[in-house]
Amino acid sequence: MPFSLFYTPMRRHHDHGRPHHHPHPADEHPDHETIRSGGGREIKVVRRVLDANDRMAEANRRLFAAHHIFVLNVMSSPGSGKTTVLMRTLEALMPELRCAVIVGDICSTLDADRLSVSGAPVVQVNTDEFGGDCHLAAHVIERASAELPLDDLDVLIVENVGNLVCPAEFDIGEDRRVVILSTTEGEEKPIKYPLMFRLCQATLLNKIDLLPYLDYDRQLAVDNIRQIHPDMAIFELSAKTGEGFAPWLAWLREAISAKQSA
Ligand SMILES: Nc1nc2c(ncn2[C@@H]2O[C@H](COP(=O)(O)OP(=O)(O)OP(=O)(O)O)[C@@H](O)[C@H]2O)c(=O)[nH]1
Ligand SMILES: [Mg+2]
Repeated sequence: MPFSLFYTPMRRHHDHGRPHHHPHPADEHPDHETIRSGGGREIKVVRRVLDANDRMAEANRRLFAAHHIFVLNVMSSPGSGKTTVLMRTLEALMPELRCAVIVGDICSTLDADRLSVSGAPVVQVNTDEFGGDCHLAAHVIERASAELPLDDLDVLIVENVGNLVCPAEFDIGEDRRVVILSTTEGEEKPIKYPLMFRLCQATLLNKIDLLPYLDYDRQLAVDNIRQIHPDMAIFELSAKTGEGFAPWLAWLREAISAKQSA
């Protein structure tokens, strides 16, 4: 029987002294800078939000290191195949490796339901309760982790909210970042959303089973990724058929072992 936990920050009481609403950047950092635009409008400079996130991400990194847990952050546009890739990935890694998942969506527990089939504990974070955030921030990961049996885990996989922009900006304390780009999205996305491709260590080019039906230039997609990130590990695969999964799983297992033997 799959075990799953559904976590919604607004429904919890105060966690670790933090308020349970998603704080406005100005609440969290009363010393924010305020400048006036030419038209006289106030612009709040929220740079410190990212600084605070970085500090929380480092605390997460220390927490996960203390428990010898490898953390993978999986990001992509909505519908590129994060959940489907992860279902197959969990099937391959478990039970040798004890895995858990934190999955972020604006609404619903649909992905948690699908991922729970693996038998891994799953924590669903619904961001609509705190402003509909398009990413998971480090403090959200810390709170969601408190729901997991950290002493009994080897791997924590985070399926981030479907978005190619915001999740790239928020370090969550992960060991590896992976972006999924599916064949139906077009080859130019790495050029249009470069930060995501610059910061990830691997790209999964998913849905290659659809290539016969698409006007898609796989070499151009690879060239565009390499233009942004020359050393990027690139895996062409299909989460539907399982084609191409072996090299991806080998890369992931190697990264996990490196962490475990560190
Ligand atoms: N043909 C084909 N379809 C796929 C593949 N991977 C995923 N899909 C389909 O693509 C759709 C979206 O897949 P999901 O795994 O839900 O995508 P996601 O990135 O998790 O989506 P969000 O969580 O909403 O951002 C589903 O209908 C999947 O069955 C693939 O390799 N080939
Ligand atoms: Mg999903």
